[in-house]
Formats: sequence, structure tokens, C-alpha cells
Amino acid sequence: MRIIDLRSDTVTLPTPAMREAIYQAEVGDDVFGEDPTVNQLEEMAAQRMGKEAALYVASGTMGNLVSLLTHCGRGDEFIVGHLAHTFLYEAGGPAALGGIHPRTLLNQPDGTLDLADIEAAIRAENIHFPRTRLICLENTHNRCGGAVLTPEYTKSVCQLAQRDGLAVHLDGARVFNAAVALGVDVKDLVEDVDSVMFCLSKGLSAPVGSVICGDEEFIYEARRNRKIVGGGMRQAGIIAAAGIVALEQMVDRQAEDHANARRLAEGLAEIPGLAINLDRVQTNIVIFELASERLTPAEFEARLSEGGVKLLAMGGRGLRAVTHYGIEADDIEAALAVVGEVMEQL
Ligand code: TLP
Repeated sequence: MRIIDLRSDTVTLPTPAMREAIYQAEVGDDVFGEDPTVNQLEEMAAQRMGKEAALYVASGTMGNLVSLLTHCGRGDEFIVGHLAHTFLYEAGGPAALGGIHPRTLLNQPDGTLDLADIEAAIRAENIHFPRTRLICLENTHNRCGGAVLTPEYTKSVCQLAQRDGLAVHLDGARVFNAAVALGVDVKDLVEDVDSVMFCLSKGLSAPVGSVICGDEEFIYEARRNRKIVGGGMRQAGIIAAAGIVALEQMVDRQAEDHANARRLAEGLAEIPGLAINLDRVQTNIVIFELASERLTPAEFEARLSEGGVKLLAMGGRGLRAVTHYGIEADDIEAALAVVGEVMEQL
């Protein structure tokens, strides 16, 4: 039976070109700055983002953590959405390892934070208060169904931050999905942020790794913090080689993933017992609800899995399916047929 794995775009396997690049990669000791392949990837990433410098890290979680450790000291506060990945799914790393205090604001359904809410949350200087240092945004927004933040919105948050001397970090795990969906250069989405982390190992299909981009000084300090968390990786060119192929070959094709997600969402909308807001499907993530109370989302997930379709129950009545390299239009039709059968049997 063919397994259609829609749990995440993290399940993507390296392409033949990536395996070839891995085989051919020239490597050296990256902690000495001597891995030519890592250096090439970092230069390429900085250039793509329009930033001065970049740093290769093991994961998105490490990239966000290292960025937060670089922006904030112990007892400092960062403003973050209540549905942000950095807040929900990174094991409290900034608090556990950096003594950094999260100040959560309600995410709007489109992934934004209300500008008035941000303004109201910025603290005055007072010995009782933590010091607000940073605003953290997420584009695309995972828990908001892959919602895209526009260049204009991001710019307005950055302007507000600059007025109060705060930095802005973008969790851009899927920022290339946002760029493809909006038809803009990714530079336009990160122009005014102080740091951005993007993942090579999700929609771009590389096996391992993420990159942080920012100015020279920020990246110098981030390199120290990467060392502190044990992220100095020696002959990392072996994996960085696939990252270079990802940036060269795998960005534009994400439009196919978006088209497949849209088709999936439209198909789900026609199946009785499921609820979905089609306006919210903008990129490669489809979040929908099991409206029928005849089975729990966990049971639904298990039944689909027996039929060869994997997706994730997300708490509450919500479920998530993610399209990616390796999932074709036919797979979407096959997945919809399995979902339809499971719902009919209820
Ligand atoms: N997200 C994963 C899981 O952790 C939920 C997924 O399957 O979507 N920022 C965002 C917006 C993310 O979605 C993720 C991973 C990360 C950061 C962390 O990246 P990794 O998994 O490389 O540490």
C-alpha cells in the first residue's frame, strides 16, 4: 500500500541532486570556519535574505533559541503570539536556557499580532518589570494554518519596534512558502527584521538544517551562542551541501505544494462531518476540524493511517495535513478518497 504522509513537510526525503551533492561535498572543520560548503551555504543564504551574514544551525528550534539568546539577556522579555512555534513547541528553551521571559499576545486568525496589543505590551523602564527586548513573528504561521504575513505588516511591526528600541526576530521556518504564495522576493518579507531563521529541512526538502541571517555583529554573537548550545558541527558540509541544492532548486516548486493543499482543502470541504475555512488555506498547510462527534480526532487519525493516509491530530477537534515534495496531485485525490470512506462509515 502506498503511504501518503501528510503529517509534515519535515518528512521530505533528499532529492537525487542532494544525494549527489552530499557525495561530492568538499568539507573542513566548520568550528574553525574551514568548511567551504558551509561557508558557501551561509553566503548564499545571507545574499538571498539581503542580510550581511548567516549561520548554519542544526534545526529550526536551535535557530530560534540561538537568535533569542543573542537578542535577549536573562530576565529580558520577548513579545510573542500565543500560537507561535517558539512559544508552544520549543520546550520552553528560551526560558529554560536563557532566562528569557515570554510575553504572549493573542494571535489573530491570520497569524498577525495586533499592533495596538504590541504597543500596549511594551514595558516602561521600572525596576519591577522585565525589560522588553524583542518581538517575535512567524511567517508562514504554522498553527494559523500556514498563514502568510505580508511585507507591509512585517514592516509596520518593525517600525513600531524601532521606535521603542526593540529588535524583531522572524521565525521564518517556511518563509519561502510565504514568498512563493505572495509572488514576492523573500527579501521583501525580511527587509526590516533584525534576524530571520529559515529551515532547509521542511518545504525545501533538505535532510537537516536551518539558517539564521542578520548583520555581521549579530551573527558573530550568534556563533558564540551556537557554540554554547553545542551546535558547532565540524564537517557539516556533508549536510550543508543538500541545503545549497535546496536553495537552488526547491524554492519555486513549492507552488505545486500550495496547489495541492488548495485541492485537498476544497475536497475536504465537500466531505460531510468535516469543517474547514477555505480562506485560511494560503500555502502548504491545511488545518480542518472533525465536526462529527462520532469519533475523536485521534481515532480519525488512526483510521486514516490504516488506509495509508497519515496526518496529525492537533488538540481540540483540529487536524493538520501538510503537502510537500513527494506528494503528487494523484496522492491528494487518493487521500481524499480514504478520508471520504472513513467519514461514510461513521
Ligand atoms: N515544526 C514542526 C513541528 O515541530 C510541529 C512541524 O511539523 O511543523 N518554527 C516553525 C514555524 C516550525 O513549524 C518548526 C517545526 C520549527 C520552528 C522548528 O523546526 P525544527 O523542527 O527544525 O526544530
